[in-house]
Amino acid sequence: MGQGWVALVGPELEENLSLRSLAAMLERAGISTRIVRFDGAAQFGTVLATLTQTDDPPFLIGISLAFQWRAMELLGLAIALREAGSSAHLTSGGHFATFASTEILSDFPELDSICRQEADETIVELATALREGRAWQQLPGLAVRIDGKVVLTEKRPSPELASLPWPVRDAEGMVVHGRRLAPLVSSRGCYANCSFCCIAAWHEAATPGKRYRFRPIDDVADEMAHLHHELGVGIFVFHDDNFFLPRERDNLERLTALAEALEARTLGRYATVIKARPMDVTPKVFSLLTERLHCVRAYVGIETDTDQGLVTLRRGLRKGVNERAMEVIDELGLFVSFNMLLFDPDTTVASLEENLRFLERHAHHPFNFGRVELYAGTPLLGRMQREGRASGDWLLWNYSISDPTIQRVFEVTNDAFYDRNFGADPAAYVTMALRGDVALARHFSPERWRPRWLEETQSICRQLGEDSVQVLRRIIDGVRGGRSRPAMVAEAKAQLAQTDLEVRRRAKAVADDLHRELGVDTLTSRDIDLATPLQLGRTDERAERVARTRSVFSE
Ligand code: B12
Ligand code: SF4
Repeated sequence: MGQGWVALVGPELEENLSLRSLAAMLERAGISTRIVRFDGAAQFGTVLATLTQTDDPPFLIGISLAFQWRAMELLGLAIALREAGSSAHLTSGGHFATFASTEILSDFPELDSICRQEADETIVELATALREGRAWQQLPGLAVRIDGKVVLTEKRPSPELASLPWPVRDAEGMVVHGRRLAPLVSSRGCYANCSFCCIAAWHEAATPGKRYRFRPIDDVADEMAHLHHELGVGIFVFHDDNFFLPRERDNLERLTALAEALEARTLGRYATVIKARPMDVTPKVFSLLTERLHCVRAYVGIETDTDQGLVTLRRGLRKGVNERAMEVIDELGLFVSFNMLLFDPDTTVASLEENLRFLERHAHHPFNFGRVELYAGTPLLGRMQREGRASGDWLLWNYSISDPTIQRVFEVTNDAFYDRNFGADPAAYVTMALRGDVALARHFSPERWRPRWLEETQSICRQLGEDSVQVLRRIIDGVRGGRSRPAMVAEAKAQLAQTDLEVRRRAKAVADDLHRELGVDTLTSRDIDLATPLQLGRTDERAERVARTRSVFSE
């Protein structure tokens, strides 16, 4: 690779836009780059060998630390690289790395630096300095170790989005329903400031007062047209933190401009997937989205539907807004999915029950639920630390819910629901995948689409969702009645496993029908092993499909 190359290591559940954006910048500067995929522990050995067992090792290795929960594995890679004799400069970046840069550099001497915040320009300057043998310790945007102490160099303002090259793409990509899918972003940042999210703090730290920035419409449309015409992309998944502006009028203006720009570029049949806050979901904006931008799926950040939860999570919206958003979605027949943060530090029995009633009302949509976690850089972590309630350390924080009854309910729920909500092939993802299959079938093959697919899918979602609500209510009653945790977990698991099995059987039947009628590979695994619904009998191919399905329709 001539003057050496840069390795960018991280998850590629789908094309990783963080690494691919950095690769595009490096390539524009004439620096060869390779993305080294590292989705999980199983790939550890291969990744290590790629980076060390070669006559031409990289001179700079960038390790992605966007996801806090993967930190141990990725920091473990840094240790293994040094043990294997790698003398490359090891840097890291992403949300977690930025917020925990002092702790990481203090505890992991294997790393030389951290590129803080948006690293598009920092990585190029770092690679150039290293390649030319110049000093790099003073470059803006870094965390470095000087005389054993961690020092943050001068801040680097966020880059102008219009000036950035498009993320690097491969000739081949992820194919869904026979069409290539590509993630992209049309903005960075979000106008909200939820307590459990690090996005507002991230952008405030880099560019105070400017929490979100948009790319010019023509730049977005040009990238989409390029992806469509040159690489055959038919499904565009927008990974913007929030695809919308705070005011409806501005959204209508921006989305109309995008629709016109795309119409002028004559894209063939295509679909879009977006993320929204409930207040963004208005009849006018979403009609425009579905009719002119061919939106097939919206992830709507519901999170909670109680006054208590809205305050704790600092959602910045009133009770009632979620309900109105769901009405608009139902009116349009759009595929929506959402995650509820049923457990937060202040959850009470009353607020949990209120959220269960919301879930019950909307159980015909696929949903998942869990506890809010304490991620680095979030206001919620700050609050829990101030209150002396965050336990653990910077790698993984934990806490107890203030209401002891709810803490016990959470503990039982966590054990009982793990397989259904987060396991190896969770039923909660089966319903999301199936709903995705039906939405894509309706959009791309309207002439062969059967209304029975949607009716059956909504009924399957309802079966799973109502079952979750029922089991949660039984757990609340059990905890209040003083029942033992193992007994409650065992009983709950038995019911959940039975329903999961029925849900899988019904989902498989719809997926088979769809496959027969349309001849496409469905997102829903049709090789579901009904006899052993959980991990047993899994193949690599299936694990891969599950991981990919999650990435498309989980967030
Ligand atoms: C796309 C995305 C996903 C995709 C991942 C696709 C993939 N990589 O394969 C999917 C949908 C699968 C996903 C899932 C999850 N996600 Co997510 N996801 C995002 C999202 C919305 C966009 C990421 C992106 O592409 N941005 C566009 C690029 C250009 O920007 P960027 O990532 O900020 O990258 C810049 C800098 O951060 C930095 N940088 C980033 N990486 C690196 C690496 C190096 C070496 C360097 C030098 C610099 C650097 O430079 C880049 C260019 O400026 C981010 C939010 C966000 N704004 O980034 C959340 C985000 C990363 N996800 C988050 C979370 C919590 C999750 C889940 C745990 C959610 C869940 N409960 O299931 C899962 C975990 C997934 C997994 N299995 O690991 C959190 C992470 C918080 C944390 N500290 O851990 C974020 C920040 C969202 C949030 N609001 O809090 N996610
Ligand atoms: S709306 Fe989403 S991206 Fe924006 S602050 Fe809240 S959780 Fe973060």
